[in-house]
Amino acid sequence: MRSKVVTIDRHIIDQERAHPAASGRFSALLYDIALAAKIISREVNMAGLIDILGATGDTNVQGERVQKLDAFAHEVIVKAMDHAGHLCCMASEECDDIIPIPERFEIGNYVLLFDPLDGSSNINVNVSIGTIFSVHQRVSPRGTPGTLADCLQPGLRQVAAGYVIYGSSTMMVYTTGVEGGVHGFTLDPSLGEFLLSHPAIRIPDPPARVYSVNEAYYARWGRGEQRLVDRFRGVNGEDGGGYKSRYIGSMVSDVHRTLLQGGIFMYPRDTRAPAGKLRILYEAAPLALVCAAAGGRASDGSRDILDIVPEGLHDRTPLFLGSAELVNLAERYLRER
Ligand code: P6P
Repeated sequence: MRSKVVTIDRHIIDQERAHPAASGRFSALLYDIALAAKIISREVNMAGLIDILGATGDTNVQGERVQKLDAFAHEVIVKAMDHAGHLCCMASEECDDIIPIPERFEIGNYVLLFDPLDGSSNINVNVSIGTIFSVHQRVSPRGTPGTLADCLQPGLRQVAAGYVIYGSSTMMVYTTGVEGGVHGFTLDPSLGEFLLSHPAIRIPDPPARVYSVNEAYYARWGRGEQRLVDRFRGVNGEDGGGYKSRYIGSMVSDVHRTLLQGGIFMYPRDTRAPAGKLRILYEAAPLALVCAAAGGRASDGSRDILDIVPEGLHDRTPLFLGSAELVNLAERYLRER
């Protein structure tokens, strides 16, 4: 039996008490995200058993085929979050535009940005997938419908960010800012509770020699990216070789491993994706805050991800995320070209 059992709700309350300025609204918002995660987890874990595998036949704003579970997860989050009075608007990777709060509901002061089910192309082969979320305080006048400006804020202004990974177990990992640290909660299905299993996560230092990138795109990268990966491959005998390559192709899984074991996760720009593939608002910025709160870093190759002010809801970025030492090394190689 663990020394003490801490549910995510208890943890959120304790964090609120530790921050007198924190409002109960913020805590309630986090509860509701955890509730949505439990509902999605239940369906994801039954995906093979009921008819929600496969695609809906639609394509989303990214031009990607929408999986039935994508659409389900999107709906669960919208319906769990739209009526409690926390939010002035939402934005989802699955939607072209911002999602307003229905007029019949109270308008709140937070903004929720989310990728309902990242890595969904892996659903049918039972590879871990995840939900990614980002919370900002609104910048537009209180009491009015949320606006695009409320969504297009730099990652350093996030008041909370995290992810849920639906794998061998379902875990919710979140931070309320660099000072608050990063904490991981594992869902106990028999209780229907997220229990604190990974308090105060810190990226291991010195960094693990693990790099994570889709090397099939090597020929499409710039010279700096190629030389960086050559170093990780031990091509010139630097670092005494000895890096391992680990790439799952489901970002939440690759980032979760990087957070717990150390190393670097990369999705560089390439000739087919000159701005990179990963989205700033729904993927890079929230995971960058989690990484920074665990003592790591995230960069687009020259700037810190958290400093980037997105111009559009679906802007993309190259991403180098993980142990600060390795992200700094990546920036050095990209500067040298
Ligand atoms: P590639 C999944 O579709 C995703 O958005 C991320 O979860 C993942 O890291 C990336 O794309 C994988 O992309 O080009 O390696 O298949």
